[in-house]
Amino acid sequence: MKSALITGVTGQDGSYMADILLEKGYKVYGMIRRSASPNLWRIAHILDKIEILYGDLTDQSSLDNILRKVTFDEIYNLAAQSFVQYSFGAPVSTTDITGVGVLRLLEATRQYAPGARLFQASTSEMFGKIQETPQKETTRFYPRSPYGTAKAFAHYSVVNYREAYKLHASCAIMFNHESPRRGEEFVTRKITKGIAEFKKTGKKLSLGNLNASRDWGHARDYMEAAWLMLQQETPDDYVLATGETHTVKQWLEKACEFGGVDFWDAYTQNPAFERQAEVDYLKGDYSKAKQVLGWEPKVKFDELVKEMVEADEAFINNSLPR
Ligand code: NAP
Ligand code: G4F
Repeated sequence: MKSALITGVTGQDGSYMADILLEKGYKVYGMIRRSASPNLWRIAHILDKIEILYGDLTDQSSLDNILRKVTFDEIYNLAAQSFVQYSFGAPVSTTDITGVGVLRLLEATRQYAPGARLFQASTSEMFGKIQETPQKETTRFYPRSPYGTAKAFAHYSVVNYREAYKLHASCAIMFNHESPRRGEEFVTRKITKGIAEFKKTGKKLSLGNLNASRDWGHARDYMEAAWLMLQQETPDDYVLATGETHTVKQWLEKACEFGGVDFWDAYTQNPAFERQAEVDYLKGDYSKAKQVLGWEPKVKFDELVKEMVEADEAFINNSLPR
């Protein structure tokens, strides 16, 4: 039986990765950090099937101990401070977790688990102020936030450890991916949850820049690609995207349509949600992943919005657990 460690198992992607690996018959270990309140709703349905290990990307000894104690075939690093807006207000801790945290994990892997295959969650935020369209593996990075710069550091650290120490380490440059398990502060989920609340209470959504464009896919599709990447003989980096882009306004309009709400009624514009430096336009080219991994995203824009609108309607009306 193969064994895998998932960091960030309490997050959106980590929870889907755990589902996928359990379905494939893996022994799954999920790393979590201590929290004052329970934060396990995304993995509540599988808590009896996975083993929890305590660790923190900011603490080298916790990572060393985990990799010394258990032998893993695969390590999926999905942990990060992942909210771009927050990173402007907390640049140092974001860099410590999202950037240097990856270096700590690489060091622990190099020393205690050099045979394990490692996946790193890189991001289209590294393209930032885009240098070409669509963005692919060779497009020059131009990050626009402390989160983006930390991820670029982590990305190059993984490439360096692959080349210097022959680790089987691969990065997916993932464009935005969403689901009903998405954190509530990200714009897609903020909108779908906000529409359900608006219908119930009349409280309007408060939003920032509606003109930014994102290439939105489904989180589960991207985690299936993550697994495929670690099954390759040769480690490498891949763009994971849908190849389509939509504005935030288009997401809002589509969500209003599925929610049965008038677009002009549902929101107000609030400069407080605008970024110090914005990433205006993202559109990925996933042809390398398609050619080498045989991967293609299954869920399209309309289907994704609909799934999230319906899930939040059920959530707000208390028929879904959180
Ligand atoms: P998420 O929902 O925010 O989950 C982040 C996870 O990281 C949570 O489990 C969180 O634990 C954990 N974490 C945070 N700080 C930690 C620390 N110091 N030590 C250990 N764990 C820590 O993010 P996601 O959307 O699933 O994204 C997964 C990964 O993909 C992240 O690295 C993200 O940056 C990257 N990514 C995401 C997207 C996207 O569109 N979703 C696109 C590109 C790349 P708590 O529950 O305790 O906070
Ligand atoms: O949903 P967002 O906060 O996601 P963002 O910044 O694109 O980052 C996400 O995707 C990255 C991949 O490209 C990941 F690496 C990262 O971890 C995260 O998962 O914002 C999307 C867009 C931005 O242009 C933002 O300015 O929506 C715009 N926006 C407009 N109003 C808003 C709001 N964003 C948020 N969060 N809240 C608003 O009220």
